[in-house]
Amino acid sequence: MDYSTNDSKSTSKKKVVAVVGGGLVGNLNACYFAKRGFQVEVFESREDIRQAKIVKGRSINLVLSHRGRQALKHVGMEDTIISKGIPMHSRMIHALNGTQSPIPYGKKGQVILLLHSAETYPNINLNFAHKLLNWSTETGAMTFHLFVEEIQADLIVGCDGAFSAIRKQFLRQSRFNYSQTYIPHGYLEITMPPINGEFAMKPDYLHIWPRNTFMMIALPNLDKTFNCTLFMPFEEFEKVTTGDKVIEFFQKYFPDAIPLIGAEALKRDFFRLPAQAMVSVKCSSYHFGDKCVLMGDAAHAMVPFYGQGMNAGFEDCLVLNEIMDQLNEDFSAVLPEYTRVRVPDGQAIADLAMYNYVEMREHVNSKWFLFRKYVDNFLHIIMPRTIIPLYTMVTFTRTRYHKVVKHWHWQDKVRKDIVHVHSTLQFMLSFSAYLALLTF
Ligand code: EGU
Repeated sequence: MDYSTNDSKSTSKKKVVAVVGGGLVGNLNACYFAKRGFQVEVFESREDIRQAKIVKGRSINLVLSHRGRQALKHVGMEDTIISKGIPMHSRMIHALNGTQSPIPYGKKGQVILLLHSAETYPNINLNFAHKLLNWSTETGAMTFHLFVEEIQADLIVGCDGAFSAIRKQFLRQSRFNYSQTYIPHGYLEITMPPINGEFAMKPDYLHIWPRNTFMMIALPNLDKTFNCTLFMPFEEFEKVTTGDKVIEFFQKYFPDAIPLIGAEALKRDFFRLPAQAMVSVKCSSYHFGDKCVLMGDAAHAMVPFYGQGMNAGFEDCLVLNEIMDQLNEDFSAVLPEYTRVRVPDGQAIADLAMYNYVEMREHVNSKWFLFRKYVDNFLHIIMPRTIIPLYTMVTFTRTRYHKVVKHWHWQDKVRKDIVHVHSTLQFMLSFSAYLALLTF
């Protein structure tokens, strides 16, 4: 099948863009290219996933922040999606003794939005059950599992996730860098049912139980259930082998959650699926000649400890679109520029997510979490322009991720200097008091 426009005489024919991957980033990309007038073909390996909120028995929590919002706004999808989301203005920190403390995300109006399913555009051709086998770096032809024919397009957009089949060809390219890292933690999802038809805990909060090595997060669903995600090392999962051990474990670390989930449901959900792994992927470049480009998880899969995976992927679409404007849709110029601009940012956010994982795993209990947020917010209030909490720059601005990291290192130094000057002054004061005493 040849959808492409190799024939230069047929300039009136629309250029064809093949988007491989029908997930969130694939769909948004399809909208961007459709808006520009390209003929868009989306290929998705799974069966029709439009109605499926739950894929393979797993639900997904999607946190939309400023970057993702801007990307949606550009294709006029902000309102439809936002009206379906749940705004969250605070986290709720659960201490071991059951105390709950809310911490706002920011000023009034600074909220993150919890999404539950994504809509698709009608003018895009969705080809489900199309699993990509390979693509030719010489001709740009793609072969799919169900098809003997090849499919030809002018541009291939690889949005096929952390285990991208599109990316396989990149690995054979000279000077292509690639790394993937599995973290020692796995995650497991547990449903907290409603109580008397109402949410079992306060909705519109990101509920967090920080317990150093272990952590649980709960987010509200539209059906008044909560989706709890338990993070712990695979080693520890292996120790919890029976229902009684599950209860014992929860009794020790998350006692307040047992009555809310229900002991029986807890035992059942715990063994429903094996713990899932989390992988971080970094690579460069993000393009291959003028034929193919990687976006979203295919380019920069990250661990979920910043709530930025979807937002970074959506911002990819926005950035590519801006470059398409600047360089008149000339793929041979647009793709290298996209790599130049986006690689440092993709790597920065993958690093930040990994850094936050390490920090939370090492010494984040509920007291530490509250204390750090308190210090960050205090310094921000007294020096609003100089000291901005890291998550604020990430979540509520479009400051480029690599710039966020630079500013963060800089303000960390400032903070240390403030502490240093403070202790030096303290020392000088006590020393002069000592001298004064001696002279008497
Ligand atoms: C959803 C599911 C709290 C992990 C990072 C905060 C979310 C997350 C945080 C999930 C945390 C962690 C931030 C947001 C968000 C916090 C954030 C949503 C993390 C630094 C499947 N994180 N999420 N940071 O600030 O910037 O509240 O696991 F527990 S939203 Cl890990 Cl803002």
